[in-house]
Amino acid sequence: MLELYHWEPNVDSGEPLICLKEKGLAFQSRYVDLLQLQQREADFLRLNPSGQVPVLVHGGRVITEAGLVMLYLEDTFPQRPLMPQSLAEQYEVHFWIKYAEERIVPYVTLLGWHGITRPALARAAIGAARETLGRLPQERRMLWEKALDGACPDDEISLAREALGAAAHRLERSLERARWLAGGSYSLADIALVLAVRALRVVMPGLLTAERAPRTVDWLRRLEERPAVRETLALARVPAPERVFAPGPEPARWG
Ligand SMILES: N[C@@H](CCC(=O)N[C@@H](CS)C(=O)NCC(=O)O)C(=O)O
Repeated sequence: MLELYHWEPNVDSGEPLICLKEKGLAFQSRYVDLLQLQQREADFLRLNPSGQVPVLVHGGRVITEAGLVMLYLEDTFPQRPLMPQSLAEQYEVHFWIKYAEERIVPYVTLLGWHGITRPALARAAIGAARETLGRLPQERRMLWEKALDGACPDDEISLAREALGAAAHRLERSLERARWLAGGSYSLADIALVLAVRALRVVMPGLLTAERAPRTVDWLRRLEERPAVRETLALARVPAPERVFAPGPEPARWG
């Protein structure tokens, strides 16, 4: 049996959801409400001590990390392949999964959390989040402490905006060369980015307009028309999943 622990169909949770839908795999959806702190409940922390989604459970095996969950699904269920045949295109898939994880998702969630979700949190919710911080490993606790403080230093915001501007440029250049991110066919690379790019449009409106990024706008439209993406978005419990954010992965500091 496949079980997927996930939140709203946005950045990280959405990737394995779309993948499961594309492959037509039956799975048990386990919704974890991050803003209600369900990721800090003992049962969930036993699965993933860092208190993060998504988590796939397959036959008792626990698989974490959105990109790795997708690669696991691809290898385990090769029907309806989402990995291109050529090694060069496979490299592109791996490149975009890593690029999304390191250069897009951390910055989108930072801007979304500080710009939209954190300012709307009630004082009681902030207090409850602080009270349960002790259940987390130190690295995650420190990230959450900073996130709950509210104010984000201007230089972190401008770094995030700069990184996302560069990512938007890279995406557009890549789609000038090929119809899909890894080449001629739709793949895990597109799945790794689609929901992060929907959120990017929210946190930096004006960046991905038809004038500035026509290929990206067309790519997004084609993706949003896919039944698997539509079915994934239909799982949302909030009206606009691309507008809710939780602290995500920390931007890389070294290397
Ligand atoms: N590197 C992880 C990052 C996962 C992650 O940061 N998930 C966020 C949601 S986008 C989360 O669970 N945040 C809740 C929390 O830290 O309490 C992955 O790719 O799966």
